[in-house]
Amino acid sequence: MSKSLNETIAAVATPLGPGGIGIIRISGPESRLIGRALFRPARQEFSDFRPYVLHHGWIIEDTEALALDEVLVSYMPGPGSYTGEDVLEINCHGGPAVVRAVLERVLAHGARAAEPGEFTCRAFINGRMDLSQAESVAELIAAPTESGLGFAGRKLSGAFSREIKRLREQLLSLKAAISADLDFPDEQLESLGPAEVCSSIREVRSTLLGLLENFSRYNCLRQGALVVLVGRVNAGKSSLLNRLLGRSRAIVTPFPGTTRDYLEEMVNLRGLPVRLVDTAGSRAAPDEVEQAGLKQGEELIQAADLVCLVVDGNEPFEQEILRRIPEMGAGRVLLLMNKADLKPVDPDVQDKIQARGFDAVYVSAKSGFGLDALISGIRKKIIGTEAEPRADALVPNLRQKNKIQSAAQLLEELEQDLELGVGFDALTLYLDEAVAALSEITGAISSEDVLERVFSSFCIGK
Ligand SMILES: Nc1nc2c(ncn2[C@@H]2O[C@H](COP(=O)(O)OP(=O)(O)OP(=O)(O)O)[C@@H](O)[C@H]2O)c(=O)[nH]1
Ligand SMILES: [Mg+2]
Repeated sequence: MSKSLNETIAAVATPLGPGGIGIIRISGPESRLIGRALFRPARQEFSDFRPYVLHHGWIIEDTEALALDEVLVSYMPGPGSYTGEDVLEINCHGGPAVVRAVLERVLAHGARAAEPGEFTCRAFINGRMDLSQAESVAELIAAPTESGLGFAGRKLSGAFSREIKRLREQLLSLKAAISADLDFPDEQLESLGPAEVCSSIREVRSTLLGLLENFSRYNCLRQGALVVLVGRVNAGKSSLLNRLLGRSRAIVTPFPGTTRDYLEEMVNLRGLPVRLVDTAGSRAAPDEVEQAGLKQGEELIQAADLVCLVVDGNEPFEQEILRRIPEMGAGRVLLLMNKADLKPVDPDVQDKIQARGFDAVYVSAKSGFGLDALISGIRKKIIGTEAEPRADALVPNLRQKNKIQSAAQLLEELEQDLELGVGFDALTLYLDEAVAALSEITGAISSEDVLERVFSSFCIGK
């Protein structure tokens, strides 16, 4: 990413594959000249690209002046463009061969193929956006559901950066106040007592902890959660998967041991993206294939965010089930008492489940009874609340979360030292480090390798 900004870069900005249009984006000092060399205008009176106007014409082959494709070209001069540099975009027909051929022509005229995220990296370097906003571009593109979009959008708009900057400034003014005390101890400056410093630190720290909580609560809305259906053969795992998907994806039969390989589908549970996995059922004497299937199941249980333990509510209840739940971690197990259409679950069983405090949902994959409760139950177990995320929730990504965590940790240590009566001069060090951690979030300070890591996760053309 440290490459010279003097180079003009180019890439296909649309996904490769047959489509209506494909866009080749060029950014850098040579953009306009490269465009001029390739473009044959449809209008005779054309003299040069006018900013923000679509120009109709053809991209031509060099030697024979043959038309390669009919195109629309737009020119956005810096600094008012996405990257802050001169940008030229060629809209051509969307076939992969056409798009590649046009890109080849652009590269042959001196542009360099852009690396992933290089356009957005330039936007960052040229001050068009801060680091958090730049990252949110990748988050926006990757968002699987609308909630994820909202989080990314709030970062792109700068709301997240503003909050981080506010906290950083609060720490800086605190440091200034402390330093003034230290530098001019004899002057009657408005000095801060340890109690005031402490309460100010606590305030910043609690806001940071709130952001961390948003990460653990809402990150699954952005990334998706792994939910695994396990249980005895014939309990109705595959039927429940089909019911949640709303289509017949898995084979369902009355014969125990129908599912052998596990199968996985994405499903959107009211905005929560879920990788839902159906596994082979367990039984007393599994054959070799089933043993292999069960082993896969065990691995999936380890990795799962939520294990749905499916029980045939029509069979005599096996007490052993209640023993298995704590083994898997009761917090991430939801008991699904299936086949509720056949006969009501024994009240004794219900009492036992409730007495142990296990979460259970009574459902019927066959009739659809309890489906709403099931979706709510899954969401609640994963997100920790059934409430929709607040419309203005600010959610850091993993990199930002780690920085916030170190800042919060430093402030906690500072508070402890303060309580032990450590002098102010020793405390400014903590403040410096916490400020530095927050600065890295918005990129006010950023090292080469941070930029490298952030932008390498982008797709090419962004
Ligand atoms: N009455 C009733 N029957 C159900 C219900 N859910 C599943 N079944 C039936 O139970 C049998 C087994 O269902 P599956 O979904 O294949 O069960 P499974 O847990 O995937 O079974 P394996 O793949 O063998 O482990 C089928 O005959 C289903 O029609 C339900 O809610 N009510
Ligand atoms: Mg099955």
